[in-house]
Amino acid sequence: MGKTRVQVLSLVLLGLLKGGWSFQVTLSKDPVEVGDDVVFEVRSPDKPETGSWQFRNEQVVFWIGAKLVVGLKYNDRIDVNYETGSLKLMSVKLSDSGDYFVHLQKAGEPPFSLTGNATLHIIDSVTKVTVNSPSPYPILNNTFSLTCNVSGNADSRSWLKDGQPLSAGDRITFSKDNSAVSFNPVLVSDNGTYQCIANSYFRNGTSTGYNLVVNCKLNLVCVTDGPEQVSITGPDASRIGSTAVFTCSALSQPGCEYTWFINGKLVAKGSPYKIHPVNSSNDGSYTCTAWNSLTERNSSAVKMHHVLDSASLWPRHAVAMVIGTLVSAAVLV
Ligand SMILES: *[C@@H]1O[C@H](CO)[C@@H](O)[C@H](O)[C@H]1NC(C)=O
Ligand SMILES: *[C@@H]1O[C@H](CO)[C@@H](O)[C@H](O)[C@H]1NC(C)=O
Ligand SMILES: *[C@@H]1O[C@H](CO)[C@@H](O)[C@H](O)[C@H]1NC(C)=O
Ligand SMILES: *[C@@H]1O[C@H](CO)[C@@H](O)[C@H](O)[C@H]1NC(C)=O
Ligand SMILES: *[C@@H]1O[C@H](CO)[C@@H](O)[C@H](O)[C@H]1NC(C)=O
Ligand SMILES: *[C@@H]1O[C@H](CO)[C@@H](O)[C@H](O)[C@H]1NC(C)=O
Ligand SMILES: CC(=O)N[C@H]1CO[C@H](CO)[C@@H](O)[C@@H]1O
Repeated sequence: MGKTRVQVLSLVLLGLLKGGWSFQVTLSKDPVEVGDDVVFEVRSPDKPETGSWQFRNEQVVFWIGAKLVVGLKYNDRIDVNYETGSLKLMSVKLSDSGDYFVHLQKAGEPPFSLTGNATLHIIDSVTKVTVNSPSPYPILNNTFSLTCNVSGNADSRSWLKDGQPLSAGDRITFSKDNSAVSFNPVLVSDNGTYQCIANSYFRNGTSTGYNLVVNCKLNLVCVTDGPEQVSITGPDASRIGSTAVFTCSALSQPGCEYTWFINGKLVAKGSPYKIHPVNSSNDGSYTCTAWNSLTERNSSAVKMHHVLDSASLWPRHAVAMVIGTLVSAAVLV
């Protein structure tokens, strides 16, 4: 009976001494940002007599009692709690990522031998975000691109134009990871302030603005404006068979293209617009749309034009109204 107990006890001790007790070490934080401190927290049942920490088969630290031997790479970077075996690693680097192993031992009563491990994840967060251009001048109708340069590791990137999310289209495309945006071709409507946002676990970074001003030729900014103050000159009324000329003008830099609509239907391009001979279908509301292809803006003016019967001084519809009134007057009499 007593003999069996001794045997069982020694088996248990053997198991413990062989490192049968393996445990998970708790990290004070996970993941850890480059430059931060982290504590590998160990709760041993009793104060260990000896202990060691290993990383990639190298000794980080080893101690017997209060006698400490620190690995060369860890001078001034570690702190050990002798009571528990906890390790503090300071100012972590990306290369500190990986599996750490601890071994603690005590020979007394009760004796123990513990092994533990933890995996340290270190993240190099985004610190600085800049927008750069490989070609200095965006030249109208040429391709142009911007790159988003990030120090640290970005999980994702996105772009803003004048503070609003920039989306891809026929001319504007993003590289696979959004690290570049291409304009093919670049137009004056692309000028504006561009920013890149880089997202990472600990921090999001936003670049300062890149002012894109489209150049018409090398190093010559496109001067563009309008169209504004679109106006139509021409007759208010014309007789059937006569000639009518309408002119459209606008303040625009560079000059713009004009399109004519009568009652909403496209009838002609260019200014002046000459009608000969005038017929009844030329009656109605005239719209001139001025289009500036550099500013990519439209602006319009509207004017009424009445077509008169050749014999009458009255517009056609007015004549019909007068006749109608006369007829109804005649009926009443
Ligand atoms: C780390 O500890 C856990 C929990 O005790 C154990 O299951 C695992 O095998 C250990 N990992 C290594 C690589 O030793
Ligand atoms: C830009 O390209 C468009 C279409 O290809 C053309 O109509 C326009 O004249 C070009 N502008 C300049 C300034 O080259
Ligand atoms: C920005 O990143 C691109 C690649 O994405 C690289 O070619 C370029 O040299 C970087 N520019 C700067 C100023 O770091
Ligand atoms: C970063 O931006 C994303 C998306 O806008 C947001 O969900 C996240 O909370 C931000 N992270 C930090 C650390 O600010
Ligand atoms: C009226 O004139 C327009 C051109 O201004 C022409 O297209 C149209 O055919 C003419 N209609 C008739 C009925 O002659
Ligand atoms: C401007 O007008 C032109 C011709 O009238 C038309 O082709 C174009 O789609 C218009 N553009 C916009 C932005 O309204
Ligand atoms: C940022 C910038 O330069 N924006 C200009 C874009 O072009 C228009 C008109 O051509 C200017 O008014 C903006 O200042």
